[in-house]
Amino acid sequence: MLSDKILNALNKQIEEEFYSSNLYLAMASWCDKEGLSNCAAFMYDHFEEEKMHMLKFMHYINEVGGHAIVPMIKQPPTDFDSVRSLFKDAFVHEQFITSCISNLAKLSSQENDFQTLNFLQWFITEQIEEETTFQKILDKIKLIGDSPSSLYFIEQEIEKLNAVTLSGNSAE
Ligand code: OFO
Repeated sequence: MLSDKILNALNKQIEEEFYSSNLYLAMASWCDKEGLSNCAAFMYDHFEEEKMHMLKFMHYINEVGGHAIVPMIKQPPTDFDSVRSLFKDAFVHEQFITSCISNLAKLSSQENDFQTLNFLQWFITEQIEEETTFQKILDKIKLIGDSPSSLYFIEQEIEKLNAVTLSGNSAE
């Protein structure tokens, strides 16, 4: 049985994951509009991933006797200054999500809720992966640059990444 404190915190995390999925959807749409089809595919895939994260929280809450609430979501940004700033925003957002997951783990531990702590383990590992992915992309963009003539090369790098991650997802 979840304490009210944990239940509220987990429901808040549903909102964060939902917002993450909408943020990446907005980023995918911007990339599409800019003709960056590989960056768009990457972000559409992340949109799906975040939806899956949100559903993991929903299912967990309901399985352990709580009530998962579908939240109202604020609108994500619609415009980005450049492809570099878009990936930078995504990286900063993932750092924020990592802090949310860490706070949840801390709260679970304080409340002696080891079941929830165990559930959160998957997200702790996932956040390491997510931050690393975005950091690597930013490192590549730093090398390549993001002037109009560099966009083709950024697209090529993201295509390579998609070949690995999208085929990995389809195998799940
Ligand atoms: Fe990208 O993170 Fe969800 O949890």
